[in-house]
Amino acid sequence: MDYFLTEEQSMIVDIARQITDEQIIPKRAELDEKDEFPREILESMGQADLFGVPIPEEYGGFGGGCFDIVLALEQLGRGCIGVATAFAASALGIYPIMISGSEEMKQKYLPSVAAGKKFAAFGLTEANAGSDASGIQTTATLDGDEWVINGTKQWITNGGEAQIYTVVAITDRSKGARGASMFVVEEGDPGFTCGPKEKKMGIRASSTTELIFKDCRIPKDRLIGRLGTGFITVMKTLDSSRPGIAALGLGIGQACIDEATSYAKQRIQFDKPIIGFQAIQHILADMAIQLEASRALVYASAKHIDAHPKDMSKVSSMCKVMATDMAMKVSTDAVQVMGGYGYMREYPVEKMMRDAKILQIYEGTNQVQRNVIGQELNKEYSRK
Ligand code: COS
Repeated sequence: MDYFLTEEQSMIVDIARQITDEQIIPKRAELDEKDEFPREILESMGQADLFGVPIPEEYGGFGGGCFDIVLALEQLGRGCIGVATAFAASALGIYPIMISGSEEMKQKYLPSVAAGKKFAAFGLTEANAGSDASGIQTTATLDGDEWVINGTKQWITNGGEAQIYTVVAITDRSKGARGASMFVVEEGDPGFTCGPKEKKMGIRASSTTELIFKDCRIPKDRLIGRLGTGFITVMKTLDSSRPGIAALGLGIGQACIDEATSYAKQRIQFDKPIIGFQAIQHILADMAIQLEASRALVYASAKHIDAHPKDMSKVSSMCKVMATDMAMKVSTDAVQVMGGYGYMREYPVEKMMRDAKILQIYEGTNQVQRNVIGQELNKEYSRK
């Protein structure tokens, strides 16, 4: 379907498509097999200015909005969710600075990320604080002119590979969600280390580690925004980033339809290509319907979010749920259409199915998204 993209939006799609086709697709199986971080590919993305898409022009970026980043991520996701996650996590890591950081902080950190010279990461989740994000235990205490951070973050994408980490910590436990604050921690700060790389089911090209803070000392001015606004910044960050996860779901959906349809056209059983059987046609038809419906919602949501609406949380969660549940369903169906071959590593759909699963889990499980949507509906209908 034609979404009548502007010249600039078509250019973003073309750049991301070219990197996906020429660099990501040929290497994705090897990166997955070896658990290898795609540094070279990310550097190419930096040279092609893709990291600058969501960053304002005054800090060296393209000044794009939610729809622009969605378009880029959809293409990258078509190639490999592991590579695309490493890219997306860098954007996630700088959203808190873009949303709540001071002018000095933006000038200090955004240009190098826009140029792809530095990567960022976002440190929220802990062993006992996943869906219950305000249950974090990591603390930050002011000591003279320095913050002292103690605690451990878990499952942090780009851990050990990023140079800039935006981290949430409790600064006043008595204030609940209003007692959390966000900080920038840099690679090499004293008392800050990353754990070993986790072994994952999918997105194996991306790095996932713990962030370990043992009396980690950082300058006072690394506080992002005002004291006690950390949880709000986290929620606003996730509202901004979740459509990007939805876009990765679109990428998987498209890739699975491409693979399964091409396969069904050349696979001969009972003396004819299996695409000639209605049983296969119906599976492919449902895959196509679900993908196009998801794409329409994700694009509409991203455009809506670019107008800075009040109901951003609901829209962001709705498109995340729909497109990532679609990716899981469609990738499972692609494996089914391709039968035994689909289950083998020789074909890419088994990896797409493994990769799709994380989309329903990270940046807020799809159950949490439904809670957010339900709560927003409750508020809307209380006002009517
Ligand atoms: N934008 C701005 N402010 C928000 C907000 C949003 N989207 N969502 C909540 N807030 C504010 C609330 O208004 C409230 O402020 P007050 O203290 O002034 O009342 C505060 O934040 C706490 O909100 P709430 O009570 O709704 O928080 P909960 O602890 O109940 O948590 C959920 C709500 C479950 C939605 C939240 O914890 C969440 O999103 N969890 C999933 C986290 C996640 O995505 N983790 C994945 C890892 S990150 S890659």
